[in-house]
Amino acid sequence: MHCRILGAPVQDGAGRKGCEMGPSALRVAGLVEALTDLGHTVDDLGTAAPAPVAPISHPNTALKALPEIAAWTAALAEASYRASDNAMPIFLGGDHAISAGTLAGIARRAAENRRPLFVLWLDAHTDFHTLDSTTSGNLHGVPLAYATGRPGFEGYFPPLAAAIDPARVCALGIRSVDPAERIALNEAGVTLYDMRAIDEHGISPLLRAFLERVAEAEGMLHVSLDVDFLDPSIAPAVGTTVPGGATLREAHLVMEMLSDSGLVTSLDLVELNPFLDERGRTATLMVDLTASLMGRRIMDRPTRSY
Ligand code: 6HN
Ligand code: MN
Ligand code: MN
Ligand code: MN
Repeated sequence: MHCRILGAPVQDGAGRKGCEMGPSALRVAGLVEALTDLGHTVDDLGTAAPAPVAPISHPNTALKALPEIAAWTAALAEASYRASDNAMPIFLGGDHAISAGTLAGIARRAAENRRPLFVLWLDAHTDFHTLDSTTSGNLHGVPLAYATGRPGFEGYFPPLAAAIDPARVCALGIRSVDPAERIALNEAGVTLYDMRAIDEHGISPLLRAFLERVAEAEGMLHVSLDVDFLDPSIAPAVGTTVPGGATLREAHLVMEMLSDSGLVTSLDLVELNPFLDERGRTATLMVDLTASLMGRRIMDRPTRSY
């Protein structure tokens, strides 16, 4: 596969500073080498920059860094659209606000390719707040609502070339949902597998059902991997730890199944805060998971066809 790597050092969307260092840490942890070792060609596009920041005011006074995140969203929507031209883009966050931009650009690409876009959201959180409903004001809590065309972003975030159908979104690993998000998620028809569903059924049948839908529809599949999908005991480098996350093996199984499916067309690696890491272990784990997603396996086995 031909991969394009783009650093998006955004930290203003999170409550704690440090995600700005995420792209560097992922590179230092050997991301490019891991992909090259698997036989992929890698084009490192370097580091994105935000569009010019213009002052914006909004009635929700809790909002933090709205002009900055709007500027990043505009730049990343354009950059991700271009990076997804005949290649697999891997976006290095940066906090999860980068996905407002990456999803917008990928959705535009999918619309142009006349293919339905599916999204696998691997996260403790659903990031389904609107600019009006967020109470923390941290804009890493809104990207999925924006990209699926929830109202309230008009005039603040850039207009979407194409909105993602929320019925094509699967959120997996969820264990922290705010009340306003809960209502909106039900309305929108997002498929949501929380940690209880994973505990009851195991992660594999849940993911398989979703992948079968993607294959059936001949869809594109964007994967957005938030560090806090993982249990904090294995991935401490994140500002929003929530106990009871995916285990090392659950996470690798997800990546291995995604690899077998051959369906993934773009990837976000987000929320890594290297300032909170322990000797690079979280950065290294994120690289190892990416390698599993891109074809690293313990033993050879036949590719599953859906
Ligand atoms: N993330 N729902 C919380 C908030 O502040 O809106 C947490 C958001 C977490 C963001 O997972 O990228
Ligand atoms: Mn998130
Ligand atoms: Mn999260
Ligand atoms: Mn578990």
